[in-house]
Amino acid sequence: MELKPNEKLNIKNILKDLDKYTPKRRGWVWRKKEENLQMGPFTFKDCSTPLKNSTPLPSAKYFNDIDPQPMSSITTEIASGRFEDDIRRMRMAAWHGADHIMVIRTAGQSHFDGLIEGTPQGIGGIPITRKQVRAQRKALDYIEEEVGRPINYHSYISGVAGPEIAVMFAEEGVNGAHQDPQYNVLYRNINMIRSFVDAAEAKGIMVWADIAQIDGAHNANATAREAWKVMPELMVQHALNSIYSVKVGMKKENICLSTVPPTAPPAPCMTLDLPYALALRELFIEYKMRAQMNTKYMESSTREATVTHVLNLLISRLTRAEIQSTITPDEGRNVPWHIYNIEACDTAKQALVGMDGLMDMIELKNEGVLREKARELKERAVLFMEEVLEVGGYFNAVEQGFFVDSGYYPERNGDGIARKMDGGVGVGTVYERDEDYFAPVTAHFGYNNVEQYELASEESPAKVIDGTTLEKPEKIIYIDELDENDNVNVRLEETKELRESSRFKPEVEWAGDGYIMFNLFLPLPKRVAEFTALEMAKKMGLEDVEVIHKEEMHPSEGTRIELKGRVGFSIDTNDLVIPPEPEIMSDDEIREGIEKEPMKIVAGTVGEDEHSVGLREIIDIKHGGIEKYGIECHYLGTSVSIEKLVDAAIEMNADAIMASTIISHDDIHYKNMKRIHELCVEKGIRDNIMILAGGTQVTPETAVKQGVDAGFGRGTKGVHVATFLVNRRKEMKNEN
Ligand code: Z97
Repeated sequence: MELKPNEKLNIKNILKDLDKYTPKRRGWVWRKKEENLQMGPFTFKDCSTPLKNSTPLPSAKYFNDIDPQPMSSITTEIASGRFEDDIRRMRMAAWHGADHIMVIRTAGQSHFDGLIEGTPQGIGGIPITRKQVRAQRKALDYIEEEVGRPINYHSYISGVAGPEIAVMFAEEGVNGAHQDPQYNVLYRNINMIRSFVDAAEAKGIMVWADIAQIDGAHNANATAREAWKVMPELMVQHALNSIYSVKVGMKKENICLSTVPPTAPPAPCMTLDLPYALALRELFIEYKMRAQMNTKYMESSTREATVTHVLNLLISRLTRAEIQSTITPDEGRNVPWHIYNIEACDTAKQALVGMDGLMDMIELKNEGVLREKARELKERAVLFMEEVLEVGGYFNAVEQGFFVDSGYYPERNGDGIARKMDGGVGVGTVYERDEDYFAPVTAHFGYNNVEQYELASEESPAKVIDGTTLEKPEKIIYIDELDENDNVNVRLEETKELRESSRFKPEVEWAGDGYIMFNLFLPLPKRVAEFTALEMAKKMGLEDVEVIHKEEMHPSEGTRIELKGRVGFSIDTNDLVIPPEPEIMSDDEIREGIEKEPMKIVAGTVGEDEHSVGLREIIDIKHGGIEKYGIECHYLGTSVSIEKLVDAAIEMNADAIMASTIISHDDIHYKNMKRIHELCVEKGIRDNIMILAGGTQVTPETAVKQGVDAGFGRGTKGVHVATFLVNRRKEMKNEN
């Protein structure tokens, strides 16, 4: 199956024979650097191989639609809870530059004590069922072909089922995963001994499958009362998980530290975030950085969230980030929507490419406040770690509430998350291996007594059972959905009309959800504005209306409101009459046409009409008028008589007459057009001159009926007129 850019991804094809599908590849893939990449008129220093198919930034249309891709892998988190709809979003995200797709959940996966089967959307974005993972990896296998870049698929290995999840991920070709036993301990109250034993096993499997790892330190930042106070602790958490992973056998280039700039505006975030970012990268020079934006203080303003994101991206540029995560800027108010995933990818791409080459021109000062602060942070972190050792190690430190304390170390406020060594989920479930312990598995941690089977050290213990599911995918037992009501086939049937016919509804996350969002400004104080807006939305016929953002413009002068609500109707696109798209030549093509053969026009507002702005906008270089293409323009002014306009055209040997009229009383605008045409015929120049007529009340078809070559109404831009001039001149040559 090959994806075609102009065809929707067919979910049914993805689901077909899914029980037999095996992933195309395993392992994490980094982007490839292109030295001095030349694209359009620009050279890029820190960019990677461009995509085969992609959606460039909107303004790239002025530069032949170039779409430079930064070096950092770009992450987007997609999890609406309906994997069939998430797959479409993944495709859009890949086209906008994401090559790391993370599937998160809205309910804790860690609370499941085993693998679950099926695709239960009732539990939010849970992706850990084999069917979801396989369907999404399969879709990404096609999507990466389409965009021409490997896409890393990612989810979480946590909870007491961590090792089982790791095996399933290895089987299904998952490329990246969060794995950090401290996360289990601190945030999910899973017994610490169990968590660390499980982590060793899970990491061992990740090593086999070459899965890149992201740790969980950023959760302290998100949980702490004052996010920046935990900076020393974050480094300790990173250190513990990193070295533990190395000891299990993970290669350092697969170990990514999950870092978040600790604070956000209105704090002076650079003075706090930059020394921290620097200290972290200096301490962990051998490891990869996965930078995520600060969401701790995220409210419902997408504008504010986007600026925070960009400031965070500056930190990434000033230091480094091999993976640049994005969070959707609407997370403060919605479960993420399609468009915001895409916007966040674009924000990261735009900002990183915009700051391309920055570090070739500037450097961080080697002395002064930045280095002093970075050093101080490192000292605090080292002292923290020393104290962990002094109290007898990590487990004791956790018992004593060392972590996620609101004090700035060495200060401690006694409000950290304390867990008991002999408490938590799964306590007492760790057993010592027997002397003759042997597990016939492919990837494993620790003692496995392989000698008793006379296996060479490089041989897999799985050999004794002729390979496990990792070597022999046909041994995987694929269980399809068991719930008759909560399954993808039922959901697809429910939305069949919207997926397979010409009927459409707007959507934000699921096919046919019918949500729309709109903005209002109301000249009212906040609270009144909110309720007025809700009433207005009801009058518009929307259902499930909610105010998702309100922002004061002034206490009494007005409020900005953003609302969402559902529409009940759908539209059949077959019933629409869509006029053909007006032809627009590129600026270069027009310029080339004019360069080859110069063009001259005379223009004026005709009759008793003093309106000048419209025509001036069409001519004037400042606003994209036709002058900019090198067309010689003679503007005769307003209230120009038709005779004067035609005579001037003859005198100057012009290629075209451009007449404008705003006044339309008694159809005077059309009458004027007719007279221009007739006068040109009378004077014997009609076959050699183009007549263009414009104005806000002009309908192109009616204008042409008056005898002119073209009419231009509201919304016309210089490029439309110039395109017409160049094309029509060519036609006339052929006619003559
Ligand atoms: C991120 N934006 O990208 P549960 N293990 C670790 C984690 O950090 C997490 C889980 C497991 C964030 C989104 C937050 N982190 C996710 C180290 C979650 C998830 O299924 O919620 O219990 O575990 O990191």
